[in-house]
Amino acid sequence: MPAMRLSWDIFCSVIDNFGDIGVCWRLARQLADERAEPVRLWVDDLAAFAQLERRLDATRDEQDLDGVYIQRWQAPFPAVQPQAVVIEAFACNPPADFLAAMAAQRPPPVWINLEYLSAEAWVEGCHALGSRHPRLPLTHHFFFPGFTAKTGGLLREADLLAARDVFQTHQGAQQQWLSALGLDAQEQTLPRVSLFCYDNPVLAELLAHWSRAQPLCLLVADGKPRRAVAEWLGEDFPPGSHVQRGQLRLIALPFLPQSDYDRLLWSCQLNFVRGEDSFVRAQWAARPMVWHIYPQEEDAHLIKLDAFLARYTEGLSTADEALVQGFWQAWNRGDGEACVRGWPALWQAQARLAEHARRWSDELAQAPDLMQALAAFASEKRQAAG
Ligand code: TRH
Repeated sequence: MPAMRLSWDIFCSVIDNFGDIGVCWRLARQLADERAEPVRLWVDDLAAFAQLERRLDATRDEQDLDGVYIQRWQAPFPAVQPQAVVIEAFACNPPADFLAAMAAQRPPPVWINLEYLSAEAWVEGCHALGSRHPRLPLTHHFFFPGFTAKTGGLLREADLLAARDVFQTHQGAQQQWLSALGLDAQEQTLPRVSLFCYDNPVLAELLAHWSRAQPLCLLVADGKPRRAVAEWLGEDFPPGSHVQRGQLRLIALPFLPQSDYDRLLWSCQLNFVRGEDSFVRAQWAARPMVWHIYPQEEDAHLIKLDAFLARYTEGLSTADEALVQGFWQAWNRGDGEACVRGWPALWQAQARLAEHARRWSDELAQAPDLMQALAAFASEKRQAAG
């Protein structure tokens, strides 16, 4: 049977940070690029979006970028025909008028709530379940990204891993990119770590430790990490700054375009990442990583952290598993002393952890990516609806 041609509405409400728009923009572009189907992306905060995507004009209500039609999501909501598939990201509630327009269509659009990523076991049981709207003749489907075949998988562009491999095996490409980022020849010889995290009380202790340990170049992401490093330094640390503290070379990065952020992850020996999207990109980078999970009330995030660690550390030796578990737990639970104690062994285990990260990435890449899984799911529902 020929692949069904679809069209897409994606709704994105920017709650805080960059995860919501980061995921939606990545998905929208992949749909437009790889399926060449109409994609309309509704975003309520174009200013936040513009930080992530420099080509976006935040003053315009409508614009085309990379084959995606971007529209400001604002009241009053315009009268438009819904597309064949409607994705609301992270339960962001499309407007009532739009839902009414969906209900009036025959067949109605396939309505999908794209959920947050979690490695917890219950996700498999809830993935793809439907729920009837209390009033309208519409079914809402819960679509869970995840790490197993019984979930929706992870976002992964078709050419991503090949591009990563070319970059990681070509010294010249890396040097050129690092030079463009502002690293001089001497800085490029240092071991590199990237830092993207939330406010973390442990960071100051770790920075102090790094300044006393072996030479290291820390590439500090813009926003919270850069401000935290400035505080530790006790001086301004604007993007583009290069500062030396003992053994530690600190470089303040500007907010990078998403594709450059990938290259940053590919070029570092270890990456500190956070939230959802950078966390996934670090896994595709196939390098050792440390995850700062998005903190939730009543420490609900620690259950998710444990669930991911249980999957991720499978196949490591007992000693390496303890290193990874120990450091990640300390980083997320604010135990500075354990972080400082754990760092030397974690750093020394780099080669083994890199092999493990590569295996993990290879295994994840066996499953269909999230965009393909969404398209297959939506096609099936459309076909069933006639
Ligand atoms: O910004 P985040 O903390 O987003 C979070 C999480 O998604 C969390 O689950 C959610 O509840 C909350 O938002 C609302 O971290 P995340 O998910 O890694 O998103 C960051 C995005 O920014 C990601 O797409 C990578 C991108 N990025 C760049 O493009 N350039 C950069 O320089 C940096 C540092 C990040």
